[in-house]
Amino acid sequence: MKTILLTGFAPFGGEAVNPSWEAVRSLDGSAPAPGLLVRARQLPCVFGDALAALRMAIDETGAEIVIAVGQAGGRAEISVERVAINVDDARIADNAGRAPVDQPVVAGGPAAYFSTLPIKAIAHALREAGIPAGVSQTAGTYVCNHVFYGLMHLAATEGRIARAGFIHIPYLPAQAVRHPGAPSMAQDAVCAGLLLAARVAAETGDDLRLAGGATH
Ligand code: PCA
Repeated sequence: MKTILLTGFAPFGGEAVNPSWEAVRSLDGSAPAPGLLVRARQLPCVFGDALAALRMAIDETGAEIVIAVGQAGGRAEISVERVAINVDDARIADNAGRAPVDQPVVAGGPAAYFSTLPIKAIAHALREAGIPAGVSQTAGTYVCNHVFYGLMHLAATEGRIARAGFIHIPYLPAQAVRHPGAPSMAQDAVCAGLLLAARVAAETGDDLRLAGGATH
């Protein structure tokens, strides 16, 4: 049995819910494919503490594949992140009032890590299933990128995680009504997309060679 850990975040920035936690918690215990078990954990939206919680979740679950998930309000599709960068630069304070500016996530760490998920294959599979998805070239510089970078650093330095990466998801429709004009995605679609992403991450060897770049 292979365990895949999906993490979601606590609500932040004045939102009542975080769609990442709403989605992953409903997937806890599910089996996206035979021999594959999903475990879900919540991370606080707090620099530092989120990485401590992530490490504990990895230890507890013994997960070999880790996909961290977060809310990206304003995005219209499920975004499979390509790269984590070694910088914390908070435009708003986190849930503990911390707002680091231009601090490294890991002092002395490399400038960036690439996701080791098959990002093109995941985006392709989701689209084929009728779920809007794409590759994203930046996970920002807030707590999500912080967790993404910390996760990839752990995977690179400790060797017990086979594959890891980050997926951003849009607002839920109930959140978008408070942000007129903002796109949203129904929870069922998000859940189906994350389960499919988990399966593709477990079953794909080399990533697909499909264009997924951006011109700006
Ligand atoms: N989204 C934020 C932090 C937590 C979350 O769900 C981000 O994109 O950094």
